[in-house]
Amino acid sequence: MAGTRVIAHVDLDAFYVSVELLRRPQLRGRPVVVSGSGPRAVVTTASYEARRFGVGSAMPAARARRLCPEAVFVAPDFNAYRAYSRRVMELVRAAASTVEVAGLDEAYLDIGDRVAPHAAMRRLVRDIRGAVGLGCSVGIGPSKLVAKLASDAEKPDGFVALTRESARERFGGAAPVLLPGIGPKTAEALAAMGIATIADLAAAPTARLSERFGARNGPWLRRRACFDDDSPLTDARVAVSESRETTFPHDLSDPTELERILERLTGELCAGLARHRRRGRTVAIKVRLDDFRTVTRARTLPAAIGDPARVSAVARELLREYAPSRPVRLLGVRVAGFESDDGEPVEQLALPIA
Ligand code: TTP
Ligand code: MG
Repeated sequence: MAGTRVIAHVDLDAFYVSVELLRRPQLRGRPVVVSGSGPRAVVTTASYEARRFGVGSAMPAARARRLCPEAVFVAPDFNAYRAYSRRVMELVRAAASTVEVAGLDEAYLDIGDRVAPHAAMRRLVRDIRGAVGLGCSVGIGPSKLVAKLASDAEKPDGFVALTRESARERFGGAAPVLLPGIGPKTAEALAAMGIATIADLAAAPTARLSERFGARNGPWLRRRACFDDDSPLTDARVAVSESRETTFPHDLSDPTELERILERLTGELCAGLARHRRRGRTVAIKVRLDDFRTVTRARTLPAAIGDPARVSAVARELLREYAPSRPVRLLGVRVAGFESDDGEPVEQLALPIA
């Protein structure tokens, strides 16, 4: 049996609305709906306050207005959502070595190689809130399927970790349509067979399901209901650098404290490098000041390094040379310019730190 994976799913809460609220804080706490205008407009998303009135994604805007006449309607601004998404995904990519960005507001992270995966995800949540201002929910499980359902289970600000067995218990009584990949048509066909819940589906004889849905889809449906999922993270980009960064709960000025945190980040980074058997010739630090100016300082060495003592020494030197003039809100460290074990460059470009 392959080792148990640890997969996290991160999904921003009420994404489009949350971006709009950053620009219009006076609307916070009110029912807010992002939708186009015109007679055929549909709701893209609604704030949790508006959802209480039954307003939801993909509903005609006219119906949303009837359900919640006091809601504030805002036109979508996709450029803004893309820009916010990029900022969030940059943090997500820095939190794990394998990441699948599954949409503008969601990503899967393989965190099985992190020493303390839950703590790392708590930090990521805090960093996304601190640096970008958006809230998200996190689900953790042995598969993408479990992680996805877990992230959705206690929105907003959810943080739910489940094993396969606890997922079966928790969602067994829910309708099969809850499972990603099972649409309303399939759910209807299942209902017609007397299969009303995920637990029913998990207990259904495979032969019966195959007869109705085919030799491939029948067993697949049952596996979904058993939370059996070994699908890999896809679209993982070839790594050209690895980094770790963190946003502080309070801005920091004390150089000793900053160096201590830099050392911790470097330790985590080097542990990741060692697991992936990577070394790099470029070490960089990233410092964001309290006025949001972001500065990077990089040094390229004659030979690739990856051990914590040497990477730390370079990172510390860079920080001392830069000597932040203002309180610091974010600190990061990166190693780039990877070389394989035989000394061949993995990637010709020396990537600037993000
Ligand atoms: P979701 O993650 O499904 O929804 P959400 O982020 O608004 O709310 P939550 O995750 O807290 O339940 O989708 C992300 C964004 O995608 C959403 O903000 C708007 C857009 N979207 C649409 O435009 N149409 C849709 O039907 C859905 C579901 C989402
Ligand atoms: Mg979302």
